[in-house]
Amino acid sequence: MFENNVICKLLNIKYPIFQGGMAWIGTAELASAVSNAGGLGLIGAGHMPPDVLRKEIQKCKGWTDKPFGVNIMLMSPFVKEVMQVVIDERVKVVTTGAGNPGEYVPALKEIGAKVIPVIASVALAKRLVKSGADAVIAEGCESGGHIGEISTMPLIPQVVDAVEVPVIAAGGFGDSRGLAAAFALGAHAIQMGTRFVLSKECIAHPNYKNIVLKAKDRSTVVTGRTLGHPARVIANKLTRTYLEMEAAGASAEELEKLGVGSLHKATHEGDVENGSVMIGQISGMLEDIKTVKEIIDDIVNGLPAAVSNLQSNYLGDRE
Ligand code: TUI
Repeated sequence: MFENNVICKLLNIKYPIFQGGMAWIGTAELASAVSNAGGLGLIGAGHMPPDVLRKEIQKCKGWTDKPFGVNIMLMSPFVKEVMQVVIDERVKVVTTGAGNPGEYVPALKEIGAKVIPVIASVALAKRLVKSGADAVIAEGCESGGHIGEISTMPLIPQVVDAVEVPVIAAGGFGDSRGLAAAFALGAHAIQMGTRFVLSKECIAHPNYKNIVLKAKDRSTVVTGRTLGHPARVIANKLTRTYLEMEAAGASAEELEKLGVGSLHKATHEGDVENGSVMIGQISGMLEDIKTVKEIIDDIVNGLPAAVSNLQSNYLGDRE
């Protein structure tokens, strides 16, 4: 169905569906499953030390012969070393988040990697395309984790109009209707994080998956606005303390101390009250844990009905 889709052709993948590169839970298990199911799996490097990332990449190479990528979180203390690992291991696709990867683009392109930064504004999209980005992932603030300020609906068409490279839409996608909407806005693919958390292959603690299953439309909040590092997470005991301290004018050091280790506490120890559950607003709609293949097949197979529904909604239902 997608033989001529520019992203599928650029990356040699079957379906225009990326998995968000989530820290701690975007492991080789999830990334290889997404790639084996025809999407683009991504190992989320997060704060991973370089030797750990190298092992994840090698595991992923053993579990899939399809293209997969690594997402590099630019705020990581190991960013230079993990870039080198990605270069040594000849990773085919590199996505980046939480910053400007401009200085690393030439070295990545030299090994033939496709470089696809996550951006949350038109200005950065333009700058990175000038630096050589092959495509951009435009991520609206509906996403979980570290976010920008603009929501998906206005961000995608503005980025599509501003750059010549293909755009992958992220933030709030989880079903066939979302994929159809992304195409309607001018994007050529979608990226999903939260939807893949609710997969059998995702290694997140069962408590983490359960709180995502229970989430409603208004279950997430944004912390860290005053620090200039907004992050969307599920509201819990940690966020209540955090937001109270933030409102009372707590210092960056005090707030950062609350955050240290909090993601791992939720994803691996299952403490979803005192840990940080980085999840997007689409969680309110997600009600089942499926295999990665079922998630992807259901979205792809539902696309024709979503498109035909789109037409009947403006043409009127015809007999
Ligand atoms: O990166 C993400 N989401 C993330 S990363 C993460 S791990 C983390 N750990 C501790 C503290 C903070 C994060 C959890 N979730 N999404 C991609 C993304 N990138 N969203 C927004 C941006 C972004 C923001 C600013 C990209 C570029 C940017 O540029 C700033 C500049 O230099 O102009």
